[in-house]
Amino acid sequence: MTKPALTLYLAAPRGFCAGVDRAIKIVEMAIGKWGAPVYVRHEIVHNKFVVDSLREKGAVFVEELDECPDDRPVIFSAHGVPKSVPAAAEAREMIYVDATCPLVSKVHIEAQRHAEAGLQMIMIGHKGHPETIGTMGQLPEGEVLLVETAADVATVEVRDPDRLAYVTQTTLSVDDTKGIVAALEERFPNIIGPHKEDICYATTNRQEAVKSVAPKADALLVVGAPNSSNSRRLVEVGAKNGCDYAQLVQRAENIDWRALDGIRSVAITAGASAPELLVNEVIDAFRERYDVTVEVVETAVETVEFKVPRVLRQPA
Ligand code: 0O3
Ligand code: SF4
Repeated sequence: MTKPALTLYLAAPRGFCAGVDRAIKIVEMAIGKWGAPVYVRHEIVHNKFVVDSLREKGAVFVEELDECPDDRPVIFSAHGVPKSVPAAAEAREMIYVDATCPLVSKVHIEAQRHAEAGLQMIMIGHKGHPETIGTMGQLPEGEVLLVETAADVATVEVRDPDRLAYVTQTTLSVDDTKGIVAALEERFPNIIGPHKEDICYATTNRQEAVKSVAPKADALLVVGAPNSSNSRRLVEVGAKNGCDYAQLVQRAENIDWRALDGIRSVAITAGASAPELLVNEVIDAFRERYDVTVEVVETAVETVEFKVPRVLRQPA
């Protein structure tokens, strides 16, 4: 029986960003240096496959530092941690390595700098997300006000409307954030913010790539985890930009083939924490059922790379 024809539009860039790549390397190198077990506070990145693979190599994943023994190294996830976490590790004289993405650390520094200049901080982010908790936790409890939507801006209560600054989570929707920033600037004309917002290059590029593939395809599949903020934003961007069927899939086994019945084209991308191996698994699953033509749609070339911390680097 001949297979039906199908075009797969592969968005590029997709998948691992420089911060994720560095964070995973940090765990692998820590296990190489100190042996197993090495503790990791929170999923190093939000991907079950990555976490399971590192667990097999000797990583132990916990949610809180209290769950780690004093005498084993601990790594803090790429999303960042409140200041209280390294402080507690130091108090216990633990070995720790901070795998916070340098672009998240940059936001931490920004928040502290503004607070030192006497400005009250507003964070645009998702409540309860580890990055938001980490960034807000750079300042004492209650110092950073959280807004999640433009509607929140109308009700936020500030000390002095003329002495404010804002920072954002790095993985937000670029378009939604523009609206929230506009609402902040309208209500507080003197608010100080970053040049654009703190959304990182990888988030921006993956969303742009989705915008160019979504209108071409009958469906969009985003390879990524349900707790991955940047992956979920890619689904939303696809749905808002002309793709009626946009779904998150963790693995090929999660594809709803019945929902895809009759389609002629599918766009595929992956969140910043999703390995390319899982994208290939999805493509292979399509090849089993369709006569596939792959078309790569590249909207940016990424060259960003981050070094692993010196403590883990081999002497030259
Ligand atoms: O922040 P998000 O839920 O998107 O995290 P992921 O899926 O682990 O992706 C990496 C992004 C990150 C560490 C923070 O920017
Ligand atoms: Fe860093 Fe951006 Fe990747 Fe987050 S999504 S880890 S901020 S490069």
